[in-house]
Amino acid sequence: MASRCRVSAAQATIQFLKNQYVERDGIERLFFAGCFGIFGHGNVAGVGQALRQNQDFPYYLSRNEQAMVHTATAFSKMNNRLCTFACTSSIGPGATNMLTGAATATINRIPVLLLPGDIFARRNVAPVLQQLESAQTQDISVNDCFKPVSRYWDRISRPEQLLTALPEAMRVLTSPAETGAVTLCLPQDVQTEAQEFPSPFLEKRVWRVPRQRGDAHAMRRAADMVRAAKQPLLIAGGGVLYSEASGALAKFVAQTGIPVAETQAGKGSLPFDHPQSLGAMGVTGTPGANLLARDADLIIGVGTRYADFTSASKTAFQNPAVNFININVAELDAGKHLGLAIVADARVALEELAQASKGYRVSDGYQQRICRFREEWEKEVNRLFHLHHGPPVSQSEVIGVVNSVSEPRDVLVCAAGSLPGDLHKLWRTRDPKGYHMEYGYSCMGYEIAGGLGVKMAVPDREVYVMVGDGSYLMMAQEIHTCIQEGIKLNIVLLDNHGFSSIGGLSETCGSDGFGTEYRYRKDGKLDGDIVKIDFVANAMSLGAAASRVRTVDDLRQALIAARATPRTTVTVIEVDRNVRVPGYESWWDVPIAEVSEMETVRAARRAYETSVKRERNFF
Ligand SMILES: Cc1ncc(C[n+]2csc(CCOP(=O)(O)OP(=O)(O)O)c2C)c(N)n1
Ligand SMILES: [Mg+2]
Repeated sequence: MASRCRVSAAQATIQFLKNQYVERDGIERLFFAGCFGIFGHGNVAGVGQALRQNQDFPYYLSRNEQAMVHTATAFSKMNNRLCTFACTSSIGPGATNMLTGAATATINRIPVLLLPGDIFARRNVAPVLQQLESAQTQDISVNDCFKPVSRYWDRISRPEQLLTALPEAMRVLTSPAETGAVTLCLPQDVQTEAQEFPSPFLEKRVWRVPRQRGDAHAMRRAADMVRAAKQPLLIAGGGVLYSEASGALAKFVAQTGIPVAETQAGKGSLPFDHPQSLGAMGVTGTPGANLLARDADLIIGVGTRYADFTSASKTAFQNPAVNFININVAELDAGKHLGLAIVADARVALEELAQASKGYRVSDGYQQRICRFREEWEKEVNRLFHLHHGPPVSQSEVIGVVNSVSEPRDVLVCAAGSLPGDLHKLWRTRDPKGYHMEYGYSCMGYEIAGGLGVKMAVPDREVYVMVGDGSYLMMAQEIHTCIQEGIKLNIVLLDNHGFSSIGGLSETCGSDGFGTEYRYRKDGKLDGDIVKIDFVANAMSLGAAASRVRTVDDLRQALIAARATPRTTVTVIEVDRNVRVPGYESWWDVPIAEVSEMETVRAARRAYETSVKRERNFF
């Protein structure tokens, strides 16, 4: 009979987690790098105690529960989902603070394990501090809110339930198709209750991450579709990177001449100067990618979920005869647009498709078009990188400087505001993991917390966090965690006194930027002078080295100095919120009021009604 080990539920959980490994392509590695946490009465005596007696399972103290989930998510994304963190919180607000992080992880399909504390399972002392009461049932707590944003959710109301819950959690976390946030709610009392666990349960276990092969029949049909295509376009999504399929992709497109457009999550699938690379796809895409998408008779989507930014709200693909081949580990995505579904790992599927479509090549005329688009785009990027605007300078010039100061293997981190669109278009990615954009949830506040996770994953690479003033104000406190851990980020803060992105959108919608600037209230309205913020003092107070610059040259000098600084730095530069990188041959569906007393809104509505007609369904 297997030996048994009497431990508390929390101790069993930590012991289990520190013994989980994954293996892909013959390489075995630990799945959990440790646990982030913030303690309260809901976890300090349970999980907190277990972490205290398992200090070989590193514990990191965050400043905000949402942030710690972002940090774990960014770490995991940087590790191509093969390594992540657990996150422990107290009950009540500590737990619900993790909700936004959970949604961010799940929408981006990134594994993180959340261990929110929960109300007493034995109930007799209810309501405990921070307990939500219900007149309908005693079987509910705020943690039920995690259900829609978790790929697996469970409440451990007896310690022995861990025997079935923890393996399920691991199955989902390590499944390329199902992964996302996994939430195991741990009632405060249950965490501390002891139970005999069979020792093998708590010993080393290796989870194999498969490289699933597609259906052979579907693969043959895909090859036939490729051979018949006159104007094919491949859309590379995040799945290409998670599968480490860049090499297979480069080979496939070198062989066939098929051009590649990248989604936000897929940017970096090819280096920017690859002859088949058309850069960004969709609403924030390049003219080449969007014009070829418009005419394409075959779209090969690899590892993409066709978000509206990629499909330009279903207006991107206008050829009446367009067909889709969707290579994806997730059936949900593989079936989109009624395409030919190849439920498979990106790398093996691209290798097989290359084999099956040998001899096929796009026409010379098509290749020449690709070349021309590429040349014209490089000129446009150079123009935007050297606008000689201001000061205040333009955002595109700042991107140009950060791009030129950073080394090819450095990592750019961003998430929300006007930066993601501009970076998607302009950033010249030179390494598959050089561009880290959280654009599934585009969650303001991810930037610095995420940057921390990225740097923890790749300590030998410089990490550049580009963050708007709005996002910075939402969540900058992880600078303090960086200082505590001796982890260095190069943060570039673009100050435009509010929301350039949503301000611009508001103008397009006819509402003249209403409510999107940091201005004093004057005569009842928010249109007084700008409310200035001393971001340098703010960053320095958290422990960063910080400076403010005005010109492009000073920015370059400051960033060169920042590289040489061992501490986290924040370089603040004012940018002109009204000098925007334009859109190119694309559209995004943001519905406009059907009726309004404002003529600007009525005009926007008229334009909207014309554009929305281009939206397509695919049968
Ligand atoms: C948590 C969260 N709240 C609201 C939004 C909606 N939103 C998108 S961009 C943006 C403004 C961002 O401002 P800033 O970081 O200064 O960037 P800028 O638009 O000025 O480039 C807002 C409010 C969001 N993406 N995330
Ligand atoms: Mg801003």
